[in-house]
Amino acid sequence: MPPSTASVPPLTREYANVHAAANSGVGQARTAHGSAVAIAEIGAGLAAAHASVSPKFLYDALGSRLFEAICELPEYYPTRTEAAIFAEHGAAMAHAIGHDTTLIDLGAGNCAKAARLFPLIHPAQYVAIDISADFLRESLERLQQRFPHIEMAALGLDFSSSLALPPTVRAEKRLFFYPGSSIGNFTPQEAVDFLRRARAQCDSDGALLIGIDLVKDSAVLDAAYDDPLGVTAAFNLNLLRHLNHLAGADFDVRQWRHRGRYNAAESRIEMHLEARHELTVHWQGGTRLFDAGEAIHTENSYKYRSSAAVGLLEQAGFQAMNVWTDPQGWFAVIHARAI
Ligand code: AVI
Repeated sequence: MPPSTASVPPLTREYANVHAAANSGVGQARTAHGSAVAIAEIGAGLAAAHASVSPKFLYDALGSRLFEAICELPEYYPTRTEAAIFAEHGAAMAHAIGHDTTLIDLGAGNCAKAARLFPLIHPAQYVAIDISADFLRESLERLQQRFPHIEMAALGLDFSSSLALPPTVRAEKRLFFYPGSSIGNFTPQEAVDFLRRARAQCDSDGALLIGIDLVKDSAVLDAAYDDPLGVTAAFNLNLLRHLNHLAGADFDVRQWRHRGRYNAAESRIEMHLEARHELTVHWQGGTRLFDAGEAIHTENSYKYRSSAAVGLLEQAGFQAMNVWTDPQGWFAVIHARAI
């Protein structure tokens, strides 16, 4: 991620929450468009020498739906590969995790991934965290009916910047759950910082269960982030419409093209939006001439070797890892203890 986006990492694997983040302006001055803070952030990114926009702006209502569609694509392997690992190794994971944990779901969204764990690990308490607590409450009400014996709580929290948990969250056997490889949307340093904050919230009986996407053949990666149906292209291009709405910009989507390609040297997918020809963009408080082919960097998605993923967790203070992968070694689910 270029410097201007590095300090504003995307939060989560689920989308409604990021959408809420991008649109939230709680306590902020609002203009006819987005919050003044959002406009300033967008303007600074667009005006930078290498233009960039935080990936959190990918997730307006339509962007969230498009991400759901991406997860259904045959080329987008992470979702189904991770699900297959959970299905195959659920019993071993349950054995490592044990019963009566305090399951803390980071970016819970509709809570579906955590709910699949309930019959395996029988948590004592389930804490669903997302930016939008309202969205969570609906999901939790349904879940509480299915699992009446599990104490449940919804927490509206931007956990990317702070992970201070209220005293109502049990301190015993905390298990932070962070699936979907959303960790890949942070830079490695941001990822370590984020994981350290989770580690700091654990006693010695605490742990983390995380999904991490692994390095693989670049053709597989390229197809996953530039699919033939153009769903990922629509997801990326939709960001421009969102910027029009948030920052009063005048992007014409037809004048831009999606690029999603693996950068092997950086071990990351980079998504860019490239100007099809020379053009000028205006937004509230700024304007810029883009040359033909000049691009806006919109997202990174880091891919790790298994050993590097373990190293990341160790740097954050976790130990004693169990690593489960799929037969092709494309994705890893790791259980790491705070000890
Ligand atoms: C949310 N995140 C883990 C996705 C990823 O794979 O990095 C976002 C995404 N971007 C393009 N396709 C999917």
